[in-house]
Amino acid sequence: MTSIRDIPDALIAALRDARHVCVLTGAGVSAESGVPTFREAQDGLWAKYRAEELATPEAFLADPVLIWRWYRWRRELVAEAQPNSGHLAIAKLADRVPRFTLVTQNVDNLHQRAGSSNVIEFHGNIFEDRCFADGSLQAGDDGTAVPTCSECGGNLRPGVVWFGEAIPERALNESCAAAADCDLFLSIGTSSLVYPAAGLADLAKQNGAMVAEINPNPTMNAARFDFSLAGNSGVILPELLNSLSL
Ligand code: BV8
Repeated sequence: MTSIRDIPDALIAALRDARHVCVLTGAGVSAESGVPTFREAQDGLWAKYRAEELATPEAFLADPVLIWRWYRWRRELVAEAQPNSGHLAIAKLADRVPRFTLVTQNVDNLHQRAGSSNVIEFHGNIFEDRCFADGSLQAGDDGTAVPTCSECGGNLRPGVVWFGEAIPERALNESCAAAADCDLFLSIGTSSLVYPAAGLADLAKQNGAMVAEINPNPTMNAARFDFSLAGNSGVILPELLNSLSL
């Protein structure tokens, strides 16, 4: 069980003195809500697929029915999940520092359900539906095998960013600006494998921020962080929040 004594004093002091805290979250933050992380072997029907192979425009063009089945399975899974203590601590942390930016790679809406506002969804939102042809936001999934766009009649797709697709411009610009401006950057529950999201920590570091990660399995990039806290975000984040009250 992580306790205050396990969190470096320098990190607690940096949090207390921070003018601007920027947090980047990945799938690990939702793990304690029962949502499998992106690179954990998918279970059951999806065990034979790798997420990286399904989350591409090519996979959708090749078999839109399969991709819609995958995303509906994930939608149901995350809709039944509840925000965990890590999500809740992040939402409360935002009210305890002068300026706070939350960037998430997750598409599961759990930060918003935990009370976080102004969430920058770097990879989109699984509950949105967009026209595959022009990316416009559409009314929503009508339950057919592959829902169609009310404007052009073409296929709808889930409103997430697939591999090989650009990050939404506003999300990218706001995230880079926050990473470059912050004085404390927390990388939480991410393998730091996917770019450009993983590059935000470098941008923060290059601009003089203290950078820390929270992950039970220190990532291969741990060396570039000032601190790597080995543990579950649902345990460490409430402790970090408590440290502000002491
Ligand atoms: C782009 C939405 C250019 C879809 C996702 C070679 C080198 C570098 C980059 C590339 C390269 N080849 C290709 C690229 C680019 C590529 C990329 O980075 N590929 C990787 C695989 C190498 N990136 C892209 O394609 C991006 N776009 O570059 O565009 C461009 C520019 C202009 C014009 C056109 C194109 C787009 C990437 C977005 C992909 N979409 N998601 C969907 O969800 O279906 S990414 C996907 O990975 C998820 O969003 C996920 O969040 C994200 C990152 O994964 P993690 O969140 O880190 O999850 P993971 O399972 O990996 O790790 C979980 C971690 O949690 C683990 O470390 C675990 O230890 C930890 N954990 C577990 N339990 C806990 C915990 N931590 C804390 N507490 C716990 N309890």
